[in-house]
Amino acid sequence: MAAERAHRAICLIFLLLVAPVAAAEDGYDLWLRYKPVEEPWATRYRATLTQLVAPADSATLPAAATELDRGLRGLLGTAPDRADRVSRDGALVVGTPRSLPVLAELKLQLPAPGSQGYVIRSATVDGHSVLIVAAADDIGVLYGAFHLLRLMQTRQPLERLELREVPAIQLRMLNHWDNLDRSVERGYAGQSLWDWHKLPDYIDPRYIDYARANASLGINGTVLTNVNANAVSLRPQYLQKAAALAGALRPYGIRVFLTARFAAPMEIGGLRTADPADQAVRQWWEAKVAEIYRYIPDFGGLLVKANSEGQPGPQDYGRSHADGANMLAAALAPFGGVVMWRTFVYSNERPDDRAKQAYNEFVPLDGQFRDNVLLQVKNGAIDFQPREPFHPLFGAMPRTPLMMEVQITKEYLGFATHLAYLGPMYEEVLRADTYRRGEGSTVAKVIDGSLHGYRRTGIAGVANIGTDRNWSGSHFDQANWYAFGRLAWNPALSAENIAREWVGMTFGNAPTLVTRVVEMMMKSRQAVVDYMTPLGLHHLMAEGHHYGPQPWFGGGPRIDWTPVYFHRADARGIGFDRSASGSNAVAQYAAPVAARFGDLKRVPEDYLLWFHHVPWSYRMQSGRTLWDELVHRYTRGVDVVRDMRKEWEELAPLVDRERHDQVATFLRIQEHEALWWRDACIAYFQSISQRPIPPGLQPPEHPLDYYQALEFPYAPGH
Ligand code: GCW
Repeated sequence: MAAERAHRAICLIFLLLVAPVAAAEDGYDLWLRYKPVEEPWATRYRATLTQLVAPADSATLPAAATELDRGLRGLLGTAPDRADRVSRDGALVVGTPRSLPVLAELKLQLPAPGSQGYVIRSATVDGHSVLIVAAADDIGVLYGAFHLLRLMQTRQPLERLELREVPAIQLRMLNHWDNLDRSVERGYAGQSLWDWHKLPDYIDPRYIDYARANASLGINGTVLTNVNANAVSLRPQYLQKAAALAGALRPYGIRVFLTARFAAPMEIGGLRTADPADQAVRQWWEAKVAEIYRYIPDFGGLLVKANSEGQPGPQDYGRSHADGANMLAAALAPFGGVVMWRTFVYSNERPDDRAKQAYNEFVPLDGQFRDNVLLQVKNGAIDFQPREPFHPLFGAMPRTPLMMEVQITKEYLGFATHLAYLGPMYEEVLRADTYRRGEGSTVAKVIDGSLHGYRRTGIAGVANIGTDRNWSGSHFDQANWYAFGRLAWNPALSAENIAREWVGMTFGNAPTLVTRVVEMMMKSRQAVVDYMTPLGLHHLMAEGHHYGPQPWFGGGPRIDWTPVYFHRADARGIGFDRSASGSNAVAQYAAPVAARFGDLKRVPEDYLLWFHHVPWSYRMQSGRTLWDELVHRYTRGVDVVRDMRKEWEELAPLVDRERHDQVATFLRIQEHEALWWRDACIAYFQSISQRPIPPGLQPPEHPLDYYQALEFPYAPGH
């Protein structure tokens, strides 16, 4: 009895000692928290991990060994003894056949060198049962080490493992829209991580943690600079800084890329033109690229936004996008670098539907690009809206590798405060069927290269990372970085399983916690769609900073930046007619898709107003009129946020105070802003439809002019 009491007292003291530490979780550790594993898992894992045999004779293998050491120490209290060779049952053997000859003897059938894949499997070495993490290349070993840690972080068994992983996509990229003054375009998580002023001398330890987090997902490339590019980043002074970053990231398998400002030969090169047909211009780029490779021998390549939203480009000289891309590609080819050329182009001067312009511009160029060019296509044809149908370019350029670009940052989904898990949005576009080669021609198959046999493949996420202590501006926004990375590795994963993993690693594995948080996450993005842009509406956000609703806005420098251009509400109805009777954007899709989207009766209601101008009195599947349905959807969105708030409150005992409080506060902001979106949009659309609020639903809290008078001159992220 006495012993038991003493034991309990000690436990209590221990709890009191650790409690304040446990409470002070600020999110810095992301999903790599490595908190102690509870029983019975801890005992089980210890039996499988008695010894660590992990040679560290390259730059990357030590990163793997260090991560395992750190992870196991955190998860199990102590790390297994390090040894040169297996001498016990339960050894963990980590390496390449080159670094560990015993792995060569095992005939493991490793994924091919260069594939970045790995195996994790149980085996017998010298009569001992062991667990092996092995790959042909060092980087695969690091990825495998993170995978093993994830298994433990999510309480998966380690016995009798037989895992083989190969990434489906080659270039798994983050795009930072970071400026040299450390501001971040559409960034809501503080300043840019890159401390250009102190580079190259000072390597902020955060760069290493950034690299670890990315490597844990398999992200293998980062574009350091904004696509709205600054030629100064190509000056030697800045190349030296980029080289220092490249050096810090290299052991984690992350290659550095830069954005190229098309007018750089003029702006920093002293030339009078940037015409890609001009010999001096071509030579300037050749020399510049050679110079970059002197600083960064494994430089990845250049990302380019040209002739888009005021950026210079080849069309300034009457040349095509292919002419521009090929000039840069020629300069990069000798070094193995690539050009990622964005297709996000549209012109105000052209009277055509903005949604059609990228397709019209690029499809005729199919087959004209050098083989180290990839075209980078946004998930939808407009601009990262809460919901867009897949971009019609996917599947339409069989001879040009298309990579996909999604936003991880939530420019149009509530900035940092709204809880919107984007996994379902990414999944939706990856699984969308282009029908370009019959049924099953999904966007995932386009970008993983399997549909058209692309030799190069890629996917990019516009990063949501900044100097905020929690990296992403909110705890839940970390999940979007995580989900992007996991889907980039394997586009067939389910958003829900990814959420489950992430919650386990980030908040804890208590079954109620995981189930309930995953439920919240899974409905969160649809909620945003509902309270911002239901039924296929799009681009209703405020002008410029994009914070909040402004569906009434019709002025400004260009019509295709205004909500009225996109929603087209009038006394008769609402929506953009992109069917054959309108802009006929539907014709850019394969016939079965075009037939479905183009037919008012068959188009999924989620895309209804994207493709059709529909009378207010139109009967929806619910039996309601379109107007009533619209008000219902707006209301439903707000209701879901209210539910999320309540659910999160109930989870308080299962989440550390600090993170719980912040999420709770952000949910309060979200509820307030969701209501603002709903009420402002309903007040405005009602002024056009002249229809009553359906019975039982609340009218907007304020009259329309109240919402119209709101101003936010310093809203972030511009
Ligand atoms: O979504 C829009 C953003 C711009 C961005 C542009 C783009 C980098 O509002 O800030 O510019 O897209 O993707 O080029």
